[in-house]
Amino acid sequence: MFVDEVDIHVVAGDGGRGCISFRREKFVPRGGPNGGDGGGGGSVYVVASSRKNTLIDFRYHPEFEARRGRHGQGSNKTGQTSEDLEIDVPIGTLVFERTPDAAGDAGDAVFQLLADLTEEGQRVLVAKGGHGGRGNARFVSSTNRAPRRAEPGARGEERFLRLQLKLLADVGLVGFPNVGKSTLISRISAARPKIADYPFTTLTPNLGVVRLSDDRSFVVADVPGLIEGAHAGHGLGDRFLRHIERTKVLIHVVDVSGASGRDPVNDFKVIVDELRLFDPQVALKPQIVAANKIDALDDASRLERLERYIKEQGLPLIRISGVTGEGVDELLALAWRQIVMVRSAADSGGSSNTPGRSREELATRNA
Ligand SMILES: Nc1nc2c(ncn2[C@@H]2O[C@H](COP(=O)(O)OP(=O)(O)OP(=O)(O)O)[C@@H](O)[C@H]2O)c(=O)[nH]1
Ligand SMILES: [Mg+2]
Repeated sequence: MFVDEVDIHVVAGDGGRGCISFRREKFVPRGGPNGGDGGGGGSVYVVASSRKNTLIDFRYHPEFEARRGRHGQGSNKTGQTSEDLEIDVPIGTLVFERTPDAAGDAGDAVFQLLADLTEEGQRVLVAKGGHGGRGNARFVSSTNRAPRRAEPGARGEERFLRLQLKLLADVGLVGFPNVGKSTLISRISAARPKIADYPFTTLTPNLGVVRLSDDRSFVVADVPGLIEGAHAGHGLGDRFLRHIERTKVLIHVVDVSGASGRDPVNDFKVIVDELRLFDPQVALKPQIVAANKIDALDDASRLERLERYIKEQGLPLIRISGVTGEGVDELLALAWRQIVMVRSAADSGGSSNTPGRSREELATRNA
């Protein structure tokens, strides 16, 4: 199962107590105070790791607690500071703090973004461990040589978090169900999603790495098919569209064979509308139309109408067949050129939230 949103609860360790103790030595009736400080409690970090692909583990294990610091001891022994707790999450995870609203109603929680973990090893402190309390040796003063006072350790922080995964890919495959998106990703990458002749075969996003040459590779995401009304929850809804939010280029796969019984121009418009309703920014991404199943084209006018319409929109269209491979190289070459354009535009001023290496590692392991 692919889980891309979970709520977890994290508690850092409390600090250890400071110690009250006095030296006891033969012939020294009243030794000085020697109570050590408590150790610090462990903090909790969330860390991006390419070893993780989904947030599913957290469904069954949403509670995290770092260990408390050890208490101080006599002979000025400071208690041991506890190790920090690291929670591994997939690269591309957003970490939000979840605060119940003013009325304390958990349903209307307020979310504040703490971090967007886009690179391997990137980490964020989510709950700070309490510091250790001071032992009585620290309270000696000119007026009090034998203090009987020590501090308790400070409480560790506690937080409610929401983790949300947004895959990092360069290209997103969008289109109606059954138009051949999974067939295409399995042809161009090592990804092996299920392919079948019925809609909604793909139920969760898949990533694949496309290698054009040693120094030219990119990551493609195949997301479940969309239908009219997806933004309102129809079909699988639009919940997987967040996984194409960070892509640079969309390949919009349209079935031009008669298989669907639908009109390709209308299909194209419906999907663009759904993208816009989901997020206008997504609909504005560079788009390449892949007129697919060209090997099974039974009515050339269907393709011609689509070509005319797409030309009017000022978008590129490539005729392909995911089954025979026709046109696929041309499609990938164009996708690469567009990725490079978006990357260089991002480098010169715009912000990019899709760093290189880590995505590919993640995708390779997904494949
Ligand atoms: N003739 C022909 N059939 C194709 C082509 N590409 C895909 N198909 C067939 O179309 C059907 C659907 O293919 P999928 O790749 O599963 O389609 P999808 O877009 O991933 O579908 P969902 O996961 O349901 O959204 C399968 O029976 C494929 O064999 C193609 O280029 N030519
Ligand atoms: Mg599929």
